[in-house]
Amino acid sequence: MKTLMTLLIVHQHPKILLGMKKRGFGQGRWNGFGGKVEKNENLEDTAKREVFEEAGIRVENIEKMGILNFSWYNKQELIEVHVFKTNQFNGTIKESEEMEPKWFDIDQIPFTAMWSDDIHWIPLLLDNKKFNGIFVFDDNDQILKHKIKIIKQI
Ligand code: 6OG
Repeated sequence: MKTLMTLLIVHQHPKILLGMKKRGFGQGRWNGFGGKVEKNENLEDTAKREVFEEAGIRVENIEKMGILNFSWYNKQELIEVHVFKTNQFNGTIKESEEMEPKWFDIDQIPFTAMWSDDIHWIPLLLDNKKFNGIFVFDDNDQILKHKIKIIKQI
């Protein structure tokens, strides 16, 4: 069974907003904001709900930039993450129980403290390119295999 998730990056050039995941899946890593799509919810609604729950901000105009498929060579788990970006938000950024938000200069993205796939697609997103990717991880969440393709339309 495949789990559908969203991931949203707020990009206000030259900075991006990331959150330190304080608990659960991906704990201890910087990431965009997002989570599992709930029943009767579309992907855009999930992306908007999650960034509000995790960082306290409201987003309206979000753009789908990529679809990433993740698996582990020795696990059943399959995750499909729909990646969005926006350059606008309303409200005041605030820490939640799940995430500690922080702005990073795009030259100082903390890739070594992020999921190991991120360095392969965040530069594309920042460059306004759309992409499809597949990643297979080992026990330590390091990449065993990956393919990433730039696409015209998503
Ligand atoms: P919760 O389960 O806490 O949402 N996510 C990943 N993000 C990156 N960059 N790489 C991965 O490689 C990921 N797997 C999942 C999707 C988890 C959040 O983490 C993202 C969600 O935004 C395996 O609700």
